[in-house]
Order: sequence, then C-alpha cells, then structure tokens
Amino acid sequence: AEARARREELEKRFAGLSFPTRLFIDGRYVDAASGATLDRISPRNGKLIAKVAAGDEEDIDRAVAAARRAFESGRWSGLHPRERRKVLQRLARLVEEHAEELALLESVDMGKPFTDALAVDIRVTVQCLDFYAEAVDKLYDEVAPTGPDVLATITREPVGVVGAVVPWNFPLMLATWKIAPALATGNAVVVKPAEQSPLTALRFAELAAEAGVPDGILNVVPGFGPTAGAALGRHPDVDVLTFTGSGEVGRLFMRYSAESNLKQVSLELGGKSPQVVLPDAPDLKVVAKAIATGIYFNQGEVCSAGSRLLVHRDIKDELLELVLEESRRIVVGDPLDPRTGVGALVEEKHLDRVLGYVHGAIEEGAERLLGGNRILEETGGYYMEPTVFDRVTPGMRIAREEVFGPVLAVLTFDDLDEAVRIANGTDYGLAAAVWTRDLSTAHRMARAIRAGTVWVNCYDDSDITVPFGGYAQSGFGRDKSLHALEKYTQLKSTWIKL
Ligand code: TXE
Repeated sequence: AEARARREELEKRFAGLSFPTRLFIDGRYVDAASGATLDRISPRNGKLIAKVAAGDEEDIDRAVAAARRAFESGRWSGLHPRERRKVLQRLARLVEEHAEELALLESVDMGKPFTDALAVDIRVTVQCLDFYAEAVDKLYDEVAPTGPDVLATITREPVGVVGAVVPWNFPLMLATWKIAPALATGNAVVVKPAEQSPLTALRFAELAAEAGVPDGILNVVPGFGPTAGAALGRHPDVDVLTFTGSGEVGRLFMRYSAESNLKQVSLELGGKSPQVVLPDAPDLKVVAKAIATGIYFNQGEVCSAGSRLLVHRDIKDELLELVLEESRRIVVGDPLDPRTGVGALVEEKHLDRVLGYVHGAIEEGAERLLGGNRILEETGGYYMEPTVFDRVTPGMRIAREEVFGPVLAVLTFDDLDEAVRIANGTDYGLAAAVWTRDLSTAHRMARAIRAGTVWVNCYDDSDITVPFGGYAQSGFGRDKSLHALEKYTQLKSTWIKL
C-alpha cells in the first residue's frame, strides 16, 4: 500500500509539472524554426507526455552562432576562474534543490526507476558539477625548462564552441559529464539530447541560466540524429564534438569532422563487458549479486553493462544457480513504483531489437535458462524479463554485439589464458571485471584485459575522480576526472625572448 501511495503521489506530481518543451538558445526558449515537434511517449505506459520542439539544421546554426558570440564576448571565458566556480556551484545547488523533479522527468521520459534516477543520475550530476566547479580555480599552467634566455609557457585555453551529442540511457548525467568540464574551462556548449529523452537537459539549461551562466554559453537543441545531430557534427564553427552513443553513429561523427572543419571528436561508444569469475573468487553470493546488478541495472541499457559472464567450469553450476536466484528476485515494473528494480525499456523499437537478440541466440544454439519475453504488455509499457542464456560461445552474436537490455550471456572457460582470450575477443573494450582472491592473478588479469576500466572484486564502482572511456571500438577520449579537461582545452606554447 505504501509503494502504491508513493507511485500515485509521483504520478500526480508529474501530471502537475510544467516542464520545458522548446529549444533553449541564447538564454531563452524558442520554437524550432520549422515549427516541427517530436512526440515524447513514456515507455512506462506508451502514452504521450509531451510534444517537444524538434530542431534541425537551422536551429543548430542559430545555437552555434549564439555560442560563438557568447564565447567571443569573453563574458564567460574571460571571467576570473573563481567566478565561474561560483556559478557552477550555484548550478549544483539548484540541481540538488530540484533533484526530485529532475529524477521524475528522467524516469517518466526514458523508463528508468525513479529511485535510481534520484540516487544515481541526479546525485552523480551534482557531484560532477561540484567536482569541475571546485577544480576550475586550482589549475596551474606550465613553464618549460628552456634555459636562461627564453621563457616558454604552456597554457591551456578553451577550445571555443563544444558540441555534445548524448544518448537516452543516462540523459542528464552523461550530458553533464560533458557540459561541466567544458563550461568550467570557459567554453560555450551546444547540446543535442537524444530524441527519446530531451526533458531534463532542457530543464537543466533553465537552471543554468538561473545560476548565472550567461546567455548563449549553454544551448540545448533537441531533435533527431540525422538532422540536428548531423548538423552539429558537420558544423564548420564547432571546435570539438563529444559524443556518447552507438558505434555506428560514432563513425559518422568521424566522417562529419573529416568532411567539415576537422573538429576534434571524442567518442564513448558501447561495450560487451566481461565479468570473469575464477575458482578462487570471493563469496559467490556477493559475486552473483554483482553480476545481476551489473546486467540488470538501468534495464541493461548501460554502456558498461556486464553482459558477458565468463565463469570457470569448476564453479559454474554453483554460481549460475545463485545468479538465477538473484535474477528471479528482481522486480520488473512501473518506474515510479519504489519496489521496481528494472523499469521499462526506452521505446518499443528498442524492445523489439533486444527481443531480436533473444531469438537470434536461441537460433544459434544458446540455452535460455530464464526470461526472454516481453511482459506487462497490458500496461502499454515496454517491459522485459531478466534473461539468462547459458552455453553461449564466443562466436555467437549475443557474445559479440551490444544488446543493451537485461540479457546475460554465460560463457565457460578452463584456464586463465582462455579467459583472457574470450574477454578480449570482441571489437569492444569499455570495461571488465575479475573476481579472484589471488592478488597476482588480479593484477595480471587487469593488465591483460584490454579495457578502459577493469574492476577487481566489484562492478560498476564509479567516482567522478576516475576517468571513464574505452579501448578499441568502444571509443577514445575520457569523461570524468581532471583528464576530461584535456578534451575541452588546447595547449598554447608562448616563447618570450629575455
Ligand atoms: O543510439 P544512437 P540509439 C548503443 C546501444 C543501443 C544502440 C542504438 O547498443 O542499442 O546504440 O541506440 C544521435 N547523426 N548505445 O539508436 O543512434 C541520436 O539522436 C548524428 C550505446 O539510441 O547512437 C542521439 O542523440 N547524430 C550507448 C545519439 O546520437 C545522430 C548509448 C545516440 O543515438 C545520428 C546509446 C546521426 N546520423 C546507445 N543518429 C552508450 N555508449 O552508452 C543518431 N544520432
């Protein structure tokens, strides 16, 4: 009864919310030049929640022009870093004050549990803003050891106009991973949120203006990928393009850059991250819990989802039983219900894509131990059962391609070399985990696995102080930590003859 009451309360709050549905350009809301809109269908029940202005090339032009003007004016880049710090800290406090509202928008817009949106997305967004705000007036430049007759300084300057194209799985959090370091270092930004989840980025832009971010420094232009996204990628006056999304579109951004102004591109793409469990792993109950969370968190719509379980043959049966137990325990349901562990997949098309992988896996000879079906169809929402496949072999599509849903593929190995070979055997290299009590094995495996992040005896641990990004076709460039500042600054060498 308590859960139902909370759900109804949230539902009512959402119905009473007035949230932005127009483009945010040069400090104000405007309609798309074409007048076009896109329908926001909530994945929790398939109902229309808003019509949001859909920008295209003309709107991107307007936003980039506003960003360029604002950048060149020096109203932001020319501020004392301390002043930029204060503005970003004010923005962090405003996001904190509006945490429930933002979490609600996120949850209803893209289907993740409200409790996760609050505890993860919005909390991390605040941390991220605070981290870069606090860093901005503590960064020093360099003097090169050139000898007595010359002074050569190496200084970091903002790049100018940053374009950020972001996906729908952690809409505000991933946008902030790009916006915060870009703003901290004095740039102007144009964000193109995913067409499936534009609401929080728009609301965030409004809060940024309230915090004192000058007009034109942060612009948000929702719209479709091939129109608005491509226009930003191709724009001759965008200096850096930072993208999180699919490998396919990541490749397009490389091409857009080559065909326009050679803007710098950074890509955070998908993954097929292995969880390698050795016979001397710590408590298998703990491991099983981490494996379940690693694949089901956020409906499996996580670039670093631990979607491959690589388990040593000796402990396979025992571990698998525990993983199944954990999987059965998870509640799939309405994102607004506080008991829900797995919400709705982002859209019907995506659900069909994930189900397509399930059918493909069966055809290729994998054994379905659990799930694999759409459920709760009567709600109109896009829900799916936690799903586990055994007897997966490295060549199967389900072992190589990113499913981006609550689907775990289980592979077995007999020795460490084989484990490393399978772990490294995909095109991706975003993340991996190793479970072992042996310190040397842990270090050896961490070195041998080609991935931007390796967790030992944990999964998905994350902190804003630690960089995140991929090896191989999972992309390049890093979000988070001070290393992210490299993407939004360029080095200037100045020689002064003494
Ligand atoms: O991603 P897209 P989609 C993976 C995941 C998922 C698959 C497809 O496997 O199932 O990608 O998801 C914009 N020019 N990831 O279709 O298309 C788009 O509008 C310019 C992994 O949602 O890459 C959105 O803003 N831009 C991932 C953004 O790109 C274009 C997160 C991402 O959408 C464009 C999401 C174009 N032609 C999906 N087409 C991760 N790394 O976390 C689309 N876009």
